[in-house]
Amino acid sequence: MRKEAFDKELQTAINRAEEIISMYMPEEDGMNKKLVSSINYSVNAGGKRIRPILLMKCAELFNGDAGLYFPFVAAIEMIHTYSLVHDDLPAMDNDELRRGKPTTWKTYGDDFGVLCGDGLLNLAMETALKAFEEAFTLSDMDKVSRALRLLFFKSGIYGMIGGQSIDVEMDSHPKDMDMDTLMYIYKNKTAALLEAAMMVGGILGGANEEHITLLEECAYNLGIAFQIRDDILDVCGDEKSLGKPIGSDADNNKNTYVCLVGLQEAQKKVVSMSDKAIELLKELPGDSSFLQELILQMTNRIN
Ligand code: GRG
Repeated sequence: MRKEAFDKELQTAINRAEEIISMYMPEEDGMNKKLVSSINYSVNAGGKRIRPILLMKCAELFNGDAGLYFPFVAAIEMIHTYSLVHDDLPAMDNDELRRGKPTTWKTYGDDFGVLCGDGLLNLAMETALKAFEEAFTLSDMDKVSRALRLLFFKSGIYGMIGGQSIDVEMDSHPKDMDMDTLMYIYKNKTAALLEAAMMVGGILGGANEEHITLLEECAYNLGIAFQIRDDILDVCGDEKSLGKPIGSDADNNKNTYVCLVGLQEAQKKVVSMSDKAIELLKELPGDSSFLQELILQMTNRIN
């Protein structure tokens, strides 16, 4: 796909994702105004909206019905945002900057950092459940219930939270980190939510089992490549583009893929896994050229 055409389609997709997300965000007009303000602050802090875009584009590959997937587009960004808000807390990574802005706990206090994440997770469930209001056939209801189970499974204790828990445990004995443990962490902490994005899109779009499995494998490869790229950027990225300080993994004694195999091997792995993800996409029906280019951008990203 040509660069200008891709950039234009990406900007349209970002605008669309943001419009959809804003439809489900709460009003700051009650007694709980500070909580709602912390939630809106975190979601509007300017993320790349990768997961909502992957979800939409995968649903569209199979000509999915927008009414069914809109609530999931918002819900997955809410889950992603809560995970970052909690990850930045003093009890976890103790980060003060995210997306170039003070982190949620730095702006609203640690207590509201916790509550904001909790609130976002509940809001994600309430929002995703709204898809049932757009399901007019039994087949649509089946798609929505399967998508719901998958989204909360992949972001839960056998997915993102599970991966994060091992990551946190390893912080106290980083020397014990081996490749199997690291891959468990990356598969769950990072890849699982990307798998959810692509698979939920496919499920709601009406993809068959074979295609849903292909989407999962594609997102797994993308997720690991994306995480290793994140490790590389933490060593040799540009703080201004990243919107946060580099070197935080080393400061937190984190043993990353780069520590285990070195920068050169890590970059080779990013290339081989993103190539694999792109090859898998080519096996799907529909025009996946935008998604292929998006994978390349995500794994060559500088922010
Ligand atoms: C606290 C339950 C819980 C989970 C946290 C996602 C996560 C698990 C921690 C974040 C640690 C981290 C920086 C991982 C690297 C990969 C990653 C998920 C980066 C952030 O995603 P982007 O680049 O963020 O899509 P933006 O800001 O663009 O939305």
